[in-house]
Amino acid sequence: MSQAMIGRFLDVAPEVGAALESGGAVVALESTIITHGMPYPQNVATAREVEAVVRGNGAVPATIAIIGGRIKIGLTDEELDWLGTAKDVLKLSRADLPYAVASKRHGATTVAATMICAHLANIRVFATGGIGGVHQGVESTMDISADLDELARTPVAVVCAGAKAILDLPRTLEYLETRGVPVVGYQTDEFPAFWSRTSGLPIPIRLDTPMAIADLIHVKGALDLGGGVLVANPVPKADEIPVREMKDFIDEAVAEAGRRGVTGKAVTPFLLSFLFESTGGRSLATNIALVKNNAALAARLAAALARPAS
Ligand code: PSU
Ligand code: MN
Repeated sequence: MSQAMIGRFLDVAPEVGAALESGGAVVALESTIITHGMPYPQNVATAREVEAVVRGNGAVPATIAIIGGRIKIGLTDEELDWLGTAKDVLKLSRADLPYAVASKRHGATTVAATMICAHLANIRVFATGGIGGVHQGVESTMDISADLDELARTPVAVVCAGAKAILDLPRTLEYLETRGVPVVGYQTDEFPAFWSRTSGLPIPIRLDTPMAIADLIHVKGALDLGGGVLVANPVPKADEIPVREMKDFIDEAVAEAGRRGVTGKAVTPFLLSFLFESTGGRSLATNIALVKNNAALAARLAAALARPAS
């Protein structure tokens, strides 16, 4: 896209623009986790802490959201505060983005929409908590997050703690493989399950340093393979909730969503807030810890990518 085109829709924060121009390290951050993923005030506090972690690891943070139809690449403190309590904020994926921009609405970007906006701004690395995936019961609902197709088409590396264990993890991995998305485990042999470090599912590719992941991304680009890379970074051991402890809570949450007829975009936010209540806040503490852990790795990866290819 031309610079003029970008200026028509995007507002790039000065610090982010300067870093990008000088070839520096920038990490994109999503906003759905703020508006639909965590309760206030933990959402705003976490968003700020995550930005600080990115800085502390040598990169500039760019939290992405749509405000009044403008695609914001990097938010001011005031914008972040406002987003934390605003009520009329849409949850935007690829399908919703043009509507939010055209009708000048406010919107929080999911993993898919954040990847799109990051790519428009030339940002190559993005940190989140967990990606969306194939939902349990997909046979009848066909609910597959648009995050997965976005990973197949948009060249951004997404650092996450795996996919939320509320999903059908084996099918999520199958789908990513079908769509040609490299799934890289950082220092792990298993695909992590968000709150838990393990899932019992072997990781397709294991790499142990940010530089090794940067090399893979360089080669993927050079071979013109298109699409992104998923980097799965297990939650730190001290913060994890083991699978066996999480399983009953998850089954209960999924069953309750079914009983209440929760569908579509509302499913993931419902399950997250149900688990926050049923685990007495423990799921949120783990969620916050894993997002920060991902922000640190993403910053180191962005710094590794910013150096010339080896
Ligand atoms: N990870 C979190 N909390 C969240 C999400 C991810 O720790 O709230 C959000 C992301 O924005 C992701 C979205 O893209 O949930 C997936 O929603 P859906 O299943 O409707 O595609
Ligand atoms: Mn969905």
